[in-house]
Amino acid sequence: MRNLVKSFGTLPTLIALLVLVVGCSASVGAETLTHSASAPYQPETRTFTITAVPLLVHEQQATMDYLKTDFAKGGILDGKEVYGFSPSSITVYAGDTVNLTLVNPEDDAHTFTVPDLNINVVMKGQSSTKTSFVVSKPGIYQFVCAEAEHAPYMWGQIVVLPAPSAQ
Ligand SMILES: [Cu+2]
Repeated sequence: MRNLVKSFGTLPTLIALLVLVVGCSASVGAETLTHSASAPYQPETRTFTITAVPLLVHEQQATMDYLKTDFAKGGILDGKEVYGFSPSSITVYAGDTVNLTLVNPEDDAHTFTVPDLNINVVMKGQSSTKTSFVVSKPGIYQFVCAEAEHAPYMWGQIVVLPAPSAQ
């Protein structure tokens, strides 16, 4: 002991060393505990209502004169109508179950089509349709209405984030 004290110096130095060693092992222990306590992400069910809304459609020519030029032959909306999905973007984590209610208050039919997920749901006029799916791979998935009249205006995206990792 005498030699040990000699090599490390005074007793207060020894005590300080001891406190340092104990302190380090305690914080390592706490870190280990925190890490083992966090669980991997548990996928959730996320529910959304998406509504087809008219933005610039034939019927509005009665109240907005200038649309007559747009919808006329050769006009920029010739053969087209502008509808939107509201909301047009939804965000989930990979592995989540997506529950959708697709509302179409108009008399024109639409579709909710996600080509990359092989999803194609018909939205009949004045109807409400439910659909459900799981997206396991992170990415940005575009959805569109497949009615030619409504392209390229009627679209949106499902943003699938990587599942949060355990911290
Ligand atoms: Cu449509």
